Amino acid sequence: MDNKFIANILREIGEILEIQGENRFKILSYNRAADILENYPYDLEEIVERDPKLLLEIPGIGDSIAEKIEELVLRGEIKFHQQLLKKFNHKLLELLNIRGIGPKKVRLFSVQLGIEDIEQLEAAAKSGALATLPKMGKKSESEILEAINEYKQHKLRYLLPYGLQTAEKYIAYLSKSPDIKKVEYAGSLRRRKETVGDIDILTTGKNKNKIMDYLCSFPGVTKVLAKGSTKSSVLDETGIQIDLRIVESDEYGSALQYFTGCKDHNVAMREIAKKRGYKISEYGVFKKEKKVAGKTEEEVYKIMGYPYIEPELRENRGEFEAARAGKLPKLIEYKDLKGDLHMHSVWSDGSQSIIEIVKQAKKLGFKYIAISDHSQSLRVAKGLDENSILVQIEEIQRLREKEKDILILTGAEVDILENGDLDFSNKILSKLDIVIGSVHSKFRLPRDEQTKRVIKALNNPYLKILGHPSGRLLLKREPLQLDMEAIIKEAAKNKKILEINSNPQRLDLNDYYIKMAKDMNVKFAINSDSHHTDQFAYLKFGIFQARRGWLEKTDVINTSNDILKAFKT
Ligand code: DGT
Ligand code: CA
Ligand code: CA
Ligand code: ZN
Repeated sequence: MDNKFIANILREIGEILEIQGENRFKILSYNRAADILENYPYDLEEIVERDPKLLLEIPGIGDSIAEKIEELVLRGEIKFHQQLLKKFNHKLLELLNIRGIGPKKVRLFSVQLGIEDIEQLEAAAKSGALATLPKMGKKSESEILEAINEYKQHKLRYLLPYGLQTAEKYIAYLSKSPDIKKVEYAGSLRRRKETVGDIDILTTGKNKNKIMDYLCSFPGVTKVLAKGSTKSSVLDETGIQIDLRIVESDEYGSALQYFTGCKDHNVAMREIAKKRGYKISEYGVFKKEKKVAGKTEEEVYKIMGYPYIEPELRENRGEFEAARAGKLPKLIEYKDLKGDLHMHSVWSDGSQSIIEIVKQAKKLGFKYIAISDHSQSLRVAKGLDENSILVQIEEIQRLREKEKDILILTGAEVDILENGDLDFSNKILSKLDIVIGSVHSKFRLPRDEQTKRVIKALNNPYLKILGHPSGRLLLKREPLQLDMEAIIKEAAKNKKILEINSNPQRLDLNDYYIKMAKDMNVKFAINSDSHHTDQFAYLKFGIFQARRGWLEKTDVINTSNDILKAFKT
């Protein structure tokens, strides 16, 4: 049970209480506890095991919440939470996933209009009933309708790490079966798409029925959707569907190629086969009736006259043309990364001190890091003013003197304000090694204004990196309305670096625009944007995204051994 899990349950209690219109202070105490614990650097489970009384030493945690945490850790659930849930219509909680809707609105809708679920909310928005409620209007009604559409589109997909974790659980289990010889996942997961719809697993093995029985008896399986001798589908406890196929070993390569997709890549492949007088399917490559390839993927591509094409490139975005011209990229790999240029410490909303961060970065072998805490907007909330960055710079410089194995850069992630200015004065910016500019507010400006805003920021001489350029939150918030092509052109002109933010919920810039920017010679930084050193692990997903955008080592600035020199070129 990790801290995030505990925080989520406390948050849910707060949400239910708020929807029920309970005491404001009680609600606040749950919300505050959830905020604090979510990023709390020490393991709560361990604290409880050592001595539950220690919970009271966490600032913001009182008796009542401490008891709940203890109960959750020791018993696996909180009685109060279970009682609340029992009396509560859980479909109301789902409404909270819709952008712009919090507990207050849910309460308003349910009390005033008797709304119980998303369908009823949608109907109320379409009928105009929402607009008549207090503090609502035509505009907020249409925004809610738009947000419902967004949510419905995204609902049935899963973030990549979630899909990956689930797939690995099944692969580990299946590998233990004596009947299974090979097992591997295909589909969008293998192409490292940022969200996946389901998990496609391929196996070879003799005793097919036994393999299917074995799959269906996995403890994580909550429902068997279909069970056949070559294909079965089950639902995992996470809600994700798993499709398992058993193929012959001499068709494994063809099946892997086919089920990795994407579909458009396969369609193009079939055309190529036809031109060469072959027929291609998941069973193999055939000349007349004779099978000529199928055992490995390499063999399948080779007989078509192509080199091996990496799964991340198989999106039918020019990979065949590039291969014919001998111009397939040599894709960047995790080991090429030499440092990380975006992370937060306790100076803003991170949960660790700079010293702790440096220690972990060294352990991971980073050659450099940039501490890039937020600008004024977030410091003010902590009672710090603009000049606090100067104190922070001194702290970093002192540490830099001491640390010989790692270069610690002074940096900041500075808000791009509504008018395109940055949230620190140029005088301050000039003292930093690295300035990342990001949009963190006014997400819904019209396209023209939003584009102008970012372009103006790209003309600030101190801005080096444009952080999470589109502002999207996968499955949650649409990207900003931006003319991204114009922004990429401006970045190319002004020699600004675009970030690939590795947070799996962002993966921003996206693959399509990464490739566009690469074609305009723009350079990239693959950053973790970590708020805790555990999140350095996000970098792996940034690498996946970079590979989907065709990037090579030389396209990415933080593959350089000498980052200060790289900044100058
Ligand atoms: P997903 O699951 O929505 O994230 O995306 P995929 O790409 O994993 O799609 P899925 O699970 O429907 O199918 C897996 C692969 O099987 C897909 O990438 C390509 C192949 N495939 C599925 N349907 C067709 C089809 O109708 N034609 C061709 N050529 N290939 C298909
Ligand atoms: Ca799939
Ligand atoms: Ca599938
Ligand atoms: Zn940010």
